Amino acid sequence: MADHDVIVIGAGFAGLYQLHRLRALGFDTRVIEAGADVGGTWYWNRYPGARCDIESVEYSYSFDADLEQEWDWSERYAAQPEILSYVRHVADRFDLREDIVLNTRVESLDWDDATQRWTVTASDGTPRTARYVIAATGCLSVPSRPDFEGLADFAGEVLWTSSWPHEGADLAGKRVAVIGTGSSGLQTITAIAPLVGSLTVFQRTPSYAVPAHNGPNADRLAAARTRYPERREVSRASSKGFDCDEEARVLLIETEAEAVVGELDRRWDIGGLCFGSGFSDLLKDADANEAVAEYVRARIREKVKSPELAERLTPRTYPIASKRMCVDTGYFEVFNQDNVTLVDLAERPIARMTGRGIVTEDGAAYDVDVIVMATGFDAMTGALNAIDIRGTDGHSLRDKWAHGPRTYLGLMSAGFPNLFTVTGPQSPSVLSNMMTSIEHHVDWITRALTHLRERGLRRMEADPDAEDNWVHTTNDLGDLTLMPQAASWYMGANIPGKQRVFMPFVGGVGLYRDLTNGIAVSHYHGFELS
Ligand code: NA7
Repeated sequence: MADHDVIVIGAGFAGLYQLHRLRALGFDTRVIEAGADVGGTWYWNRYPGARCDIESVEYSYSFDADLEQEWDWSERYAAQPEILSYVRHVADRFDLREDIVLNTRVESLDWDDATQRWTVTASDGTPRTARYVIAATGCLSVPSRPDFEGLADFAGEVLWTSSWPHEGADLAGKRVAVIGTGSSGLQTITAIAPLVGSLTVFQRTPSYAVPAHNGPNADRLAAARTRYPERREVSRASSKGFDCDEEARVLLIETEAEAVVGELDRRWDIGGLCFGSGFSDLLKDADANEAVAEYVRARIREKVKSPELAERLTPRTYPIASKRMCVDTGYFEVFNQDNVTLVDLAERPIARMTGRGIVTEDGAAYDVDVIVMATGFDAMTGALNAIDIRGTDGHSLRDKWAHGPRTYLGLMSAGFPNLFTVTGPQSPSVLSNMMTSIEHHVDWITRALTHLRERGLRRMEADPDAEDNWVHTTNDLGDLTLMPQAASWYMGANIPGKQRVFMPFVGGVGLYRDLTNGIAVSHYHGFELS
C-alpha cells in the first residue's frame, strides 16, 4: 500500500502548482492524472483554433518571477499548442514529473474514520492512501456528449472538440457539420471555414461575441515584464481576476447616450472580455443589459451581409454576459462565405443522425463526411461526481449534491474531511481568470495544511452550519444578478436531468480572496479542526 501525505487528482495548471507548493514544504505528494501527459484542459482541447480567451500575460503563473521573465508568449491570446508547451515546460523546469502518475484515472475515494485517511482507488489498480486529497479536477473537464438518436449509424467521422485526436484530423475539402456555437464551436468554425469543402453549422442558441483583436505580443509582453508584480496584484484584487480597467460607471445614470456608446466603442476597440467591465450595472439591471446587448447586436449586423442570416446569428433570448461571452476573430464573417450554411435548431431541431449525416425535424437532410461536436461540458460538478466519493459513514458526495453542489467557500464539503477542491463550485472560478483563482486556492489549501501540521492536527472539515450559510450566500448573490436567467452551464442547464442551480460565486475574485484569507487568519472559522 502506497501511503502519502497528499494525493492530488489532476495534472493541469492547478495540480502542477499544488504539487510544486506542497513538495517544497516537505509534504509527500503524488499527483494522479488520467491523460498521457500534463496539461489538463490544454492537453485534451486541441481542436483547430483552440485558444485561450484571457490574455497570455494574465493567463500564466505568477508564482515564479524568473518564469514570468523567461517565457515568451508570442500572441496576445495564446493558442493551445503554446499553452501546452508552457505547461510542459513548467513540469520539467520544476522537476514535477517524478511525482506524477499519468494514464491513470481516479475512480473512487473512501474516507476511513479510524485511520483518518482516504483510500484512493484508481484505474491502475495500485492501492493508495493519503491523509489529504486535493481535487484539481477542473471545471470543464467532463465533456457533455448528447445522446443523438442514430449517431452510431453515421458512416463518416465524429470528432469531439473536447477530445480532439492527437494526430489531428484532415478536414480539407470535406463536407463538415459543426454542432454547438459556444466558445469551442466559434473557434473551430472560424479556423476550419477556409479549408473545408462545405460547412454546416447547427446552432441551438446564438452567442454574444466580442472581438479578440489578437496579434503579436512583443510590446504587451515587454510592458508586462516591467511590472508583473503590480499587474498581478491588480488582478488578484479585481472582480474577474484580470486587469480590466474597472471603472465603476453606472450605465443607467449616464445622461448622454454618446457617453455610453463612446465607452462601449472604446472597449470594443481594445477587444476581449474587458468589454463587459465598463458598467457595473450590466448584470444587475435589465435595461442596462439590454443597451449593451443591442450595441453588440448592431455589430453583428455590420458583419453579416445577409440581414436574414444576421438576425439568426443574433442572440436575443438571454441577457448579455449571463452566459460566458465568446471572444472571436472573424466568426460572423464566416457566414458570408458561399459554402457555409447555418441551421437554426430553434426552428428545426435535430431529429436524428443517419448513415449519411443529420436530419432535422422538418425532414431536411444534411449529408456530411464529418460531424464535429462542440457541445460543451458537465461543468463544475461533473468531474467530482464522476468519482465515487464516500465520506464519513460512507455517505456519497453524488447523493449530497443531487440537488446542486453544497460547499463551504467552494473549498470543502461537510462530511468529507480532508478533501479539498481547487476552483470548486461556489467559488468564483469559472467567472474569473482561472489562473488567478487556481493560484489563490492552491495557496489557501497549502496554508491550511501547513497550519494543521504545525499544530499536530490531522483533520479538517467544513462545519454544516457554515456550509449552509455559504450555499445561501452564493445563491442569494446569484439571484441579485441577471445570470440565473440564462439556460447556461453555470446553471447546469446544458445537462439533461441536472439540477438547475447557479453554481459560481458572483461576488468577485477580490472580495472572495479577502473573505477566504480572513477566515484563514481567524483560525479557520467555520471549519472544524481536530
Ligand atoms: P458551451 O459554451 O457549453 O457551448 C456548447 C454549445 O453546444 C452551445 O452552443 C450549446 O447550445 C450547444 N449544444 C449542447 N448540446 C446540444 C445539443 N444536444 N444539440 C444542439 N446543440 C447543443 O461549451 P464550449 O466548449 O463551447 O465552451 C466552454 C467554455 O470553454 C467556454 O465558456 C470558455 O470558458 C471556454 P446551448 O447554448 O446550450 O443552447
